[in-house]
Amino acid sequence: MTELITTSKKAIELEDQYGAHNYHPLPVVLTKGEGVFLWDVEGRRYYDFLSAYSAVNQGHCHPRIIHALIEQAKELTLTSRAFYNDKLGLAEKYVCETFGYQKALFMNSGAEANETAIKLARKWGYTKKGIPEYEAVIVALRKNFHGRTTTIISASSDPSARKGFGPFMPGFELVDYDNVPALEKALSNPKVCGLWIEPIQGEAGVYVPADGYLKAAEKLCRQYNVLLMMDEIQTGIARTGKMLASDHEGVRPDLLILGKALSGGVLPVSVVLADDDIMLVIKPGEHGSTFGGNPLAAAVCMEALQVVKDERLADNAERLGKIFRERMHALIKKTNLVTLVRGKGLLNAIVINDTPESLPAGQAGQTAWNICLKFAENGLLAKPTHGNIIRLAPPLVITEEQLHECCDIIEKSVLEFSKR
Ligand code: IF1
Repeated sequence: MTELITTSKKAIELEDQYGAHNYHPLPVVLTKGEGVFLWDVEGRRYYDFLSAYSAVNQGHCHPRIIHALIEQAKELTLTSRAFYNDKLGLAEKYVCETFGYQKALFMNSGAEANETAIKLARKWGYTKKGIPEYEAVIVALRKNFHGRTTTIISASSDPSARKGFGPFMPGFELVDYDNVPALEKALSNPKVCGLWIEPIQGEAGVYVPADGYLKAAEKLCRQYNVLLMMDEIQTGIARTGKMLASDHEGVRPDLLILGKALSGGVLPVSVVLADDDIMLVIKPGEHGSTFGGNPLAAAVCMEALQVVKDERLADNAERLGKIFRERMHALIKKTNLVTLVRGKGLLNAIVINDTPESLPAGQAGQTAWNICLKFAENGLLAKPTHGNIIRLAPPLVITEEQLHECCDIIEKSVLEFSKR
């Protein structure tokens, strides 16, 4: 008989004793999710304002996606790519037609999709751009987040992502985000094969670049024959109010990198999309993974994307995102604890005034964390990113009424905290 966890305390103790300490979660133990709601072991209900970092855009355990999972799981879950299966081709066609590309390469995690994009860009650089072998450079942006593998952190500017994990992969050059002249200087180097970029820097604190920056980046990539490698793992799949954040500026990446909500948070599915002249530089046997493109992921991915379209989640994110930021601007007028709100669609963040002079003694530095604890007390889950920034990103199925209720919780919590 498998042991059951009946208290949050027990769950936390088990993870502390038997689990790696590679996270510092909020002290909340979840046992059920449905739509915008999560329930903890003691039965308390919360609004989810993290959405598993934008992996459950369709809401927790969406019935149509779960149905697709169960039906396919009864038939066939995994064949490996040693053989064909009757779902992968359908999923490849589906995503190619949805996003307008000729080819798709399915992987599992977002990091794997980024690693795939790096291999494609480098091999394209050698075989198509004529870069001398093994001298290819990929330009990345400071404060990026693309995943946790040793190659990906080789391009990170974050000391905490890198410390203790060297030596690092060569071939990456960092440039300041949202700085077009600096970008042009870097891309003019003939050894550059790719520009690896997030349309909004999520982990950096939902940093939205100036209007026109992405379009300028695309133009520079065309001018200097550099592949635009767009990491839409967090910003894609309707999160920012369009199917892709790139769509706000009419930008078409050469390599489109997707993950997270591609499966509605049901299982790990990621994909890289490109046209033939790029995708076909990788030959049979040069890349893949055991679970990459498995029939279960294929079936789930198609239904997860169809839900986004049928329920018009991008439009909902666009409309409710505007209302959310209006509510946060009204809150900023009532307290000096929140200094800024920024975001696009339903990917937003508030910046907490974490300076010692604005807070009672001993509170500085912990404020965003303590505010998130207060949110949890009041029935809403969110978590700080980089100290004083709180990302606020509900599932895109949230209703206007629920959004206002959540804004009330956020306002009540912040004002309660401000009185301390
Ligand atoms: C963690 C951050 C968010 C991503 C972008 C690739 C990946 C991610 C733009 C890699 C993953 C997740 C990872 C998760 C927390 C979360 C995160 F805080 F780490 F940075 F969302 F901002 N590109 N982001 O956001 O995809 O391999 O995880 O499937 O590692 O703690 P993955």
